[in-house]
Amino acid sequence: MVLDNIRNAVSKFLSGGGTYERAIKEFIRDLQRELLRADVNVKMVFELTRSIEKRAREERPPPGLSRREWFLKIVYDELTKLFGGNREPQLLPPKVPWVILLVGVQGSGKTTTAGKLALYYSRRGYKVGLVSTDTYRPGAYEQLKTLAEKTGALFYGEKSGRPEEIALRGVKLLKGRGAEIIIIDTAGRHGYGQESALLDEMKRIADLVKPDDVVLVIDAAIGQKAYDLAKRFHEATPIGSIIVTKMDGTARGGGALAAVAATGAQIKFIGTGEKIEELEKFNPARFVSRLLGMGDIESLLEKIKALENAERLEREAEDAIKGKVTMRTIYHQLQGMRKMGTLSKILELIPGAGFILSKLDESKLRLSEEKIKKWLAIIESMTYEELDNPEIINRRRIRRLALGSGTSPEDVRELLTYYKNFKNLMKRLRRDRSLLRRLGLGV
Ligand SMILES: Nc1nc2c(ncn2[C@@H]2O[C@H](COP(=O)(O)OP(=O)(O)OP(=O)(O)O)[C@@H](O)[C@H]2O)c(=O)[nH]1
Ligand SMILES: [Mg+2]
Repeated sequence: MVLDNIRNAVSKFLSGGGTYERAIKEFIRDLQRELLRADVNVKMVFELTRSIEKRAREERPPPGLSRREWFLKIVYDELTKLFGGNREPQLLPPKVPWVILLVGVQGSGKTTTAGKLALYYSRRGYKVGLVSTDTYRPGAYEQLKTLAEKTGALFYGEKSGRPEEIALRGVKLLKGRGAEIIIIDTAGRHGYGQESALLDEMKRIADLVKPDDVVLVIDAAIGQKAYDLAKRFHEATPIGSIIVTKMDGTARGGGALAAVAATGAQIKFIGTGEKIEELEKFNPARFVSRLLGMGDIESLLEKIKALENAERLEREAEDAIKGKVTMRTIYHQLQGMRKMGTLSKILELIPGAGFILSKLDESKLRLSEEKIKKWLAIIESMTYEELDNPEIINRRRIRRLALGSGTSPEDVRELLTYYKNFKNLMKRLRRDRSLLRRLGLGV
């Protein structure tokens, strides 16, 4: 696949000796070389590496992470941005029937992709229909018909006539036969650089058929030239999305993906082979994980998440001890308990709290999953006022909260008692801590 050598640069960077500064320099040089080789636009490459270097200079790694690990996280962030950011494409249709119009220059992979999409959607339980409007290329009709048979899709096509009228007839007929997703394959008699002819044809069919989604199919081999095509397409159709094909067959795929992302258009799928199963949903973050070496980057991201969680809980526990206890505190605590087990696990994070914990009855701190769920629902029904100042919750409010959360007034009262006990516990903790400090047992 494309950009294969980035992974080697990563392992060299993580395991290599030498100073941190040298290692960074070397890694960035490797990264630039790889991106340029993949036909990513030169300006984009330099902007990318400049922001990586800037962040590496200015940001400090959070406690628990080495400088090299943190650097890799920065590379991961910036590369993900380069390939489209953290957008999850919507792949399943929001309604049916759903009509997809496939356009693209000659040989870009439209017909193959129509078959791949038919398989993708029928595997997810949709009844798919394929419509052939390509009257120019001999064999185009049969090519799509065969794909329809292979994937169990319905088929409609005509061997001569006006494409937009064939498309309209096909959509109507297949809808009548119960097709939920209809994919229209078009002719690609436009050569490279013939974007205007391509866009004209797209407009003519779109005006008549009014598809729900227009998908531009781009061959990855065009590399950064994908920018102009994707940009004009994106401007011409507000409902457009993009599929980049032949990612397996070229070194330039990285350039094509980055170029498309730079236009703001969204890539939904990538084609990774001639076979009908070789279609992958495109997710920039996952794509970059693979480039950097799945194992390395995933365990690193997990580690960062765990550190952030621990830090937040610790901060809140500290706040609680200082006396800031509201229903919001309880809410986060309950959520934390779901993840970490018991309250004592959370308290263990606070320096010095372990001493006091040893004096508590652990069984009183254990809550059943069912209770946690009920209490979370009750807290979610509270007004801001009630969250910040639970003392105002009277009988009338208790009834309302029980009703709003599908629980009973006893449940609400039990939660309020828990809140009061927790608040008192924190008060005691505070007293004990200052007592310990005064006795010179500083915690
Ligand atoms: N390696 C590889 N080959 C692909 C991929 N997608 C399509 N192809 C090949 O590209 C060639 C052209 O594919 P088609 O689907 O016929 O392209 P088209 O856009 O319909 O072509 P026209 O109808 O002539 O415009 C075929 O040989 C396909 O097998 C892919 O993801 N990877
Ligand atoms: Mg075709």
